Amino acid sequence: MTTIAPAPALRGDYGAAAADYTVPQRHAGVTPAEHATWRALHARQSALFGRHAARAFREGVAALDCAGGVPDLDRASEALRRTGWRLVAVPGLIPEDAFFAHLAARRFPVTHWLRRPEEMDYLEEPDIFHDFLGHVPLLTDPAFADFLHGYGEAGAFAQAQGALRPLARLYWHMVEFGLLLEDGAIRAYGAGILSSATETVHATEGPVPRLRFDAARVLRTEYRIDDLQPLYFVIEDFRELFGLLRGLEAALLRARDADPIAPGAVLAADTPL
Ligand code: HBI
Ligand code: FE
Repeated sequence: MTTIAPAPALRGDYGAAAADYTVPQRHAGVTPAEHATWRALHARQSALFGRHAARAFREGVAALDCAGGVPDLDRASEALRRTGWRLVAVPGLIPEDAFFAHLAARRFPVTHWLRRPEEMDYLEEPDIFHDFLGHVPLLTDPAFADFLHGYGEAGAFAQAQGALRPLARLYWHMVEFGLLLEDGAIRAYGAGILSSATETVHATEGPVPRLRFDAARVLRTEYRIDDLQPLYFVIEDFRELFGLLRGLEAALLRARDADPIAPGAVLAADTPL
């Protein structure tokens, strides 16, 4: 498979990366100012988790115990022993094939750099705060951890069959922006939601469509990356995600050959919650 070099516009130092795009984290080099930015981001988001985050996510945040400063990825991997995952540092977004290969080996790529204080509210690329506090807590949940492993394994098939787009949509809608119906309330578990103060409230309480998860619908649904999401999909249990892996290859081919559904469109066949 061809490995496309990341676009030059990306911020990280890809020149220093190994063939699998990993870099040393150099945690000792994190400055006091960066630790302070992390503490401010962590405090702001944690204040929202009680009301807006799924229980498994909150439990993962507690297990990671990283309110005090930028986490050491090797040390944090200790909290993931139960689900067999470990964390590797990368310069930022990496090509699909490298990304899937890491997930298929239960390695989660975490960007090593942290946003600047003036980027507290928005930055265009994922940084360590998004990747770590957004994605890592659910790697402590066995059902979600198994799903993400199986998702990674589907990458090679999708790449070979020209079906990367539907697979990326699944990641976007269900890993970055997924909602969970828990004890009758809408809770967030998606990393893109829970690493953003505005999106955390918008996704769970804002005037925006929330549709019952349907794998075929999600695999066809396009998305925009630079704004609050115009709609969300809701599952009732992380095992629903694991369950979709069974027929995923056939579903990817069908979605590859189907017309995409526009971002934010609500269809007659949808089940709004
Ligand atoms: N690289 N580091 C990193 N993190 C991601 O979340 C990521 C990526 N590369 C590709 C990618 N995500 C998306 O294309 C997924 O849909 C695969
Ligand atoms: Fe992400």
